[in-house]
Amino acid sequence: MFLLSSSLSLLFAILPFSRCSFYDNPELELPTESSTPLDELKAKWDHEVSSASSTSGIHVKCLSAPYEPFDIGIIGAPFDTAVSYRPGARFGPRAIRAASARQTTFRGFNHRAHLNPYTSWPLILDCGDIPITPFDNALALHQMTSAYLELLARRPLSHGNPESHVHPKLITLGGDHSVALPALRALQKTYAQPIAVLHFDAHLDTWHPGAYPSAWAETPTQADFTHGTMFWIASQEGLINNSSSVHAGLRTRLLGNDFNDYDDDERQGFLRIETDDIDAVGVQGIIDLIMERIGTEVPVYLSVDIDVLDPGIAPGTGTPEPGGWTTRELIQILRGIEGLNLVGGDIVEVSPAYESGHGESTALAGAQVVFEILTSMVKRGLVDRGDWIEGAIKKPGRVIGGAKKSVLGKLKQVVEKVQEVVRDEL
Ligand SMILES: [Mn+2]
Repeated sequence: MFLLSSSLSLLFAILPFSRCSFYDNPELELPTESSTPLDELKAKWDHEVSSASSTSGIHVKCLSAPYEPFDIGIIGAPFDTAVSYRPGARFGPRAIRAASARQTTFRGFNHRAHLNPYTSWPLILDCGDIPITPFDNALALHQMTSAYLELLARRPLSHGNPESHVHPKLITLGGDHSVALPALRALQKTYAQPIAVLHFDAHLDTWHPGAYPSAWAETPTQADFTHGTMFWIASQEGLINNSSSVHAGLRTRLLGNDFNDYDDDERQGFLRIETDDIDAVGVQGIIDLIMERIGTEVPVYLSVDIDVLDPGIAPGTGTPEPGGWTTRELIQILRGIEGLNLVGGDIVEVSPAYESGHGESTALAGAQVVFEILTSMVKRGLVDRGDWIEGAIKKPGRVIGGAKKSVLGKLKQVVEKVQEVVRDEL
């Protein structure tokens, strides 16, 4: 008993000291009013790491904040009631945001592009999500189209600098792939011309709505609007530039017993690059095919279905197809096409419930795709502003692979031959 009471009194004797040592918070006193300069506040608080691709950790619900101008907006479209197989992509935006936790302003230098998009000219905002009903796809389509039109109509912060920058640019975190239709509707209206679509996907997504067999097909139905028909609908509506559009990474099974799907796709004017083509022409060959087809002038919507990647790498998606590209190949291709005139883009079909384990591999790939698209938009802006000096930022150390140039030269000859063959086929 004596031992216990003496230990207790010893403890009480120590406590007051512990309260004012290690646990003491010197900033606990509330200042009567904040007199801290804004720069100091920013230095203290603006390096949040829990956001999706947001410069200075800025999150704004852009749709209801017209007084917050921005240049590039990341907008979530948590919609997945137009899928044919596995739902779940409505959770894509939150998964990609979580997986982008290590994308920060202070460690944002893209070593492949020699540029940190988060500290460059544009104000990049995480614009939050579009509220979309899961009960009525016609209304959902209307909501999404209205949201894109609302945001594209805003005056960007860096309006006119570069000269072509008169509308904000949006990158959508899907959602299933059908979200590309409202985005294209709004872009076509905003730019008053059809938009070239660069479409990374295992699937065509130019399917006729009737391709999904139904005895009820004669009944007018919202079911025409799906994640496999949105480019068909967009083509019918004249939203797509059908001499400059490209599918890349195709490997889907087709309907029926022949290439009828390709014939229909042909009428919609896409160049098809299949997954296996990379073995014939390499990453550089794929880049060359895309750049030759689209060029650097026409406005482009870059749509990336994460199922373009192999499901071994990115299993968290709704309609996985074995035998896809690696993340490294996709990143290299995305870097290689940085000269495109991107007016918008998306990353879709990230469906975290199908991830194997808790490694976030699919969402991480999605976050990386956003980072690369952002980098390209920022870099193109710098070029157009006349602020990009090639080679200005030097990479120190030994350049590995320099000796491969002669091999690359030979490869280029092969690529040119393949391009001739593809051209002849078109
Ligand atoms: Mn797909």
